[in-house]
Amino acid sequence: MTDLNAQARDILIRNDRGGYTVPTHGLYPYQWNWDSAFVALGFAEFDRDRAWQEIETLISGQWDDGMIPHIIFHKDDPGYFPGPSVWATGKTPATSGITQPPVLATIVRKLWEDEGADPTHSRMRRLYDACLKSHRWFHVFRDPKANGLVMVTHNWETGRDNSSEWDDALARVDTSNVGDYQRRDTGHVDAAMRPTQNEYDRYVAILQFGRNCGWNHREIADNGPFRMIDVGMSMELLRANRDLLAMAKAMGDAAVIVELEARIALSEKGMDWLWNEEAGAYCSRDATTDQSSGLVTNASFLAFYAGVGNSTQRARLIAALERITGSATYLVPSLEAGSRAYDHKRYWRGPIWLVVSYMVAQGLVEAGHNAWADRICSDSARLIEKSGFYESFSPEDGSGSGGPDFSWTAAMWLAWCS
Ligand code: 2M8
Repeated sequence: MTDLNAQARDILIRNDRGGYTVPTHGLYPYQWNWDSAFVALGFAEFDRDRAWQEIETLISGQWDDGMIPHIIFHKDDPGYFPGPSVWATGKTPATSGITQPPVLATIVRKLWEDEGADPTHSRMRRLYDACLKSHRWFHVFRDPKANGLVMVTHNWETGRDNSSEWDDALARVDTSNVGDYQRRDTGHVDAAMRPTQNEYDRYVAILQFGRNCGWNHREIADNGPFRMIDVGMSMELLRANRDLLAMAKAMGDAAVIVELEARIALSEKGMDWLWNEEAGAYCSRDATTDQSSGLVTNASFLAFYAGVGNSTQRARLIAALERITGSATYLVPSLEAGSRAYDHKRYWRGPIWLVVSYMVAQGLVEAGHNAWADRICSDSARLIEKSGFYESFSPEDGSGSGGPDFSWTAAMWLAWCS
């Protein structure tokens, strides 16, 4: 145990590039949005100043319109594609043109409460402002149905990049003008653990649409080639709004309290649009065709974390978890075995990602399902003990997949499952 604690700290320290942490050396040489949020929880276990700094460095890349980009390219690195010159957003610091799961407010609230929840806490107040601006950006640009859910315009925004939920929408993306490019990811890790070339062409084509319209977020939202309502981000934003509300109340920010309460009520009601009765779970849905993916993913179980679902829906979700234990040795797989395109080694089509497991477990505790939360926590610890601090893990044999010495996995060990 102690040895693993030391290893986890060491990974964070070695992946520190000076105020921000890379997810892992080689494969991901920049600062990623939701990675940094979880990494802050890891640093908080031994260096609180560094924890706050991780998030402060992240928001140095926030756009004037409020978007917090998915990557901040503090220093150029030829080892990653697509790098800053491909995104060409013209920002300083250089950034990508899309966002990532809005988990920041939830993590800021935790850091702040762990330090006594002082409403005059200056670092919290600055990050509160940044989160509020970002949440408003989602409201303005990413809620096409005005139901409080989150539309993503690139599968990379979801953080669950190659989940099978996006397959049908990606199949409609025209790749005829993509041109030549050199992937770098498959030079770092086994190609069998990464998205296919066909999928990458589609990811690049969507990026090119954004770049060609000068990263005009209105145009991308209205006419972009990929428009999905993501169950993961919808749940995460609802949760993050609740956490922002707690901070607004502590500070007595009256107008924002009213604004957030309305936003939360809208999302709570809107979430039913994602409920798939046949699957017995919340599933992502296409914003253009309205088609539900019908797939049970780890994000489906974020319902508890978001605080949604009536007793019947919650019972069905617990039944789905129970069913999954029949095919998975470890919880929570990113896709249920037997589903279309399930692959226990390929990225977000089966492997376990500890940051999602952490959020799922957190929600289960809050809903009183302690035994399930404990099971997920101890499975997560066993994965690290067995295989090390990998990017993700096979739900079948527990082997590591993707990059080694991974920052958010180390952070989850320190902050949660050790
Ligand atoms: C993965 O995504 C990046 C693109 O953003 C990639 O594959 O190049 C995802 O697992 C994502 O969720 C994560 O934030 C990122 C860095 O760990 O890697």
